[in-house]
Amino acid sequence: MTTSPNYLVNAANFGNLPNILQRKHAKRGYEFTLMVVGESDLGKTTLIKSLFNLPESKKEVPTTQELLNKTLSIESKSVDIEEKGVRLKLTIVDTPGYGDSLNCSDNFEPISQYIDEQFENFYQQENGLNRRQIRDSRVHCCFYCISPLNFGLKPADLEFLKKLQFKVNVILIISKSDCLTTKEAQALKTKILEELKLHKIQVYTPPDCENDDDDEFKEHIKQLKNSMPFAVSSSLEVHDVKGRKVRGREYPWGIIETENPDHSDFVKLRSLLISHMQDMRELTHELHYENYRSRRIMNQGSQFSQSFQSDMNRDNISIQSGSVFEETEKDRILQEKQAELQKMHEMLRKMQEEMNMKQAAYEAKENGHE
Ligand SMILES: Nc1nc2c(ncn2[C@@H]2O[C@H](COP(=O)(O)OP(=O)(O)O)[C@@H](O)[C@H]2O)c(=O)[nH]1
Ligand SMILES: [Mg+2]
Repeated sequence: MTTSPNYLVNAANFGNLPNILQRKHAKRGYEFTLMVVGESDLGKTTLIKSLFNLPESKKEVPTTQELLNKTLSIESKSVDIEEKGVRLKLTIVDTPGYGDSLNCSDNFEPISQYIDEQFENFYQQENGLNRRQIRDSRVHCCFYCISPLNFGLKPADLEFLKKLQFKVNVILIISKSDCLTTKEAQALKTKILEELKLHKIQVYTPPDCENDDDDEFKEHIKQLKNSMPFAVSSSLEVHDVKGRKVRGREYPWGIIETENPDHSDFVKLRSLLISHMQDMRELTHELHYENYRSRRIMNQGSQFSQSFQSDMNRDNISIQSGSVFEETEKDRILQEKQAELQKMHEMLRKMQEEMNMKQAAYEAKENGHE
């Protein structure tokens, strides 16, 4: 992994992007898509805006009728962030309304569909004529926000995460961590980690350090791993704390500073996101997109195979009433089709094996992190 020694000093801002991103990406710009999932009012918009220093905008309050008719809508917005000549095209995919409907499981389909649509879009471009300028709108990371008030993951979260883990790099976030005492936050983290383990759910974890990485970086990664799932608190308000202008939430007893590591894991989350953007992009391409691609080719294969099978059945019936010439010709066609079917089955078997191996390798890698 490419890191710069002064990365750790300044990990809190995007000024380090140029040090971290590879030169080739730096030139033509970098695309990264982040999806945020979680119930309404958990502070998702506030978190994203404070993470990327985006301007504040008015929150639209839905009417009662809108709330009653509410289905999950998915909104995506792109912003260009430029630091020291490096362009980052960041797309935020927000899922307002998640968890508002009575049946939360209804929410998985549109989210899963959105992720697949981006994979399909990439697949079409990859197989099209203009492969030099592929626009990558695949979802590289998903923040899955949970309420600080639930003790652990709800059954709907578990169901959702079980499926989501195979499509996207998931980062679990405990929102509004200022509602929890230090002890409560730690207990919630422990409970969530136990549940993830029990249900064999893999969330995104930074890869192990290389032997030649410096000690400071190794320590940084260790700290990040030990703090997961991140418990964050954020705010768009700026307050004066002993002459410093800080973002934070003001309470009668004091100010929770967004960027104070003693107050929340906000800085750790941002630092993970910046330092591991490239890793998440690679994992998206090599694991999640590959899974999609293999599934897609397999489906195509089985559709072909079904249509061959039905052709054969049709031909079989007509053979009984044909002339000798027709029968020989049909025998030949039958043999050809059978050979092709066999090839197709062989291809499907190989793909299935490949997919299983990839899945096993990924799980082994993830287990290695524990
Ligand atoms: N206590 C607390 N409130 C927060 C935090 N972040 C946002 N909020 C408040 O929660 C409400 C909903 O925030 P918003 O970002 O719109 O939530 P969203 O619906 O998940 O996008 C607003 O009143 C925010 O000021 C936080 O970290 N702690
Ligand atoms: Mg919002």
